[in-house]
Amino acid sequence: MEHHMQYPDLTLISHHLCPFVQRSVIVLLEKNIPHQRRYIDLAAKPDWFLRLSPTGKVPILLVDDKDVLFESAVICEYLNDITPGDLHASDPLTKARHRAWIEFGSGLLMDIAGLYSAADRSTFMQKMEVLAQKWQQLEPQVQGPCFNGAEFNMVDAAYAPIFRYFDVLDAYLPRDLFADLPGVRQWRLALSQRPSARSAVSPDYPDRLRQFLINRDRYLSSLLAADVCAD
Ligand SMILES: N[C@@H](CCC(=O)N[C@@H](CS)C(=O)NCC(=O)O)C(=O)O
Repeated sequence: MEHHMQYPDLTLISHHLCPFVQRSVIVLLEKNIPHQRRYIDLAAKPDWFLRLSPTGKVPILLVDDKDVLFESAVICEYLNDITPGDLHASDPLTKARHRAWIEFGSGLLMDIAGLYSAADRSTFMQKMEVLAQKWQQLEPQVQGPCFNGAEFNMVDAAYAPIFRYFDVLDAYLPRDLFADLPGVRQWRLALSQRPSARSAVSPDYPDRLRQFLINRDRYLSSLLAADVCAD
């Protein structure tokens, strides 16, 4: 029997490239939650956004036009809590471990930012090493095909946006960060096929990301630009 839940009116304030926004979108889609999304330009934040967001960061979730939630992890937990089903493991220890690996994923996003912000080749190569090591740390953690086995979990929602960077970056990086990591590779493939993860960005995401990276004018930008010229 079709049963319609009564959800609050939800608006996610978003940015097209933000991986933290994508986490929230994936949970919204996984749980079929009706919502609106409003995209802003982070280079020219609107006044209404600055008034609402305590940190000046996306995502924020507007609830019934009166409450504001910020921090993607908190938004994901809230969306999970107000809907039937649970994207978390029920065992408290497993759930706690997953939350820790979600936080590890936030660190990975910082390392990716470090990679595309590196001014010179030697800093860039150091960041590559950090990333390689973190993927190696993840390898024995992955049950496969998803992080915790067959079922898509909150930790998967956090990692799908991380893998997405490499769908664009792989072609330009000096080494394959996923070589010899069969578990992580299988996980990456599973997440790339997940409908919620696929729909969490617009179809022009790869072009937007490439343009963003070129505009940074850092070491990685030169690798991308060289490739464009070679075409
Ligand atoms: N810890 C925050 C991080 C969010 C975040 O860093 N958002 C970035 C975009 S991906 C942002 O809004 N940056 C704008 C700024 O810092 O001015 C979360 O999980 O929501």
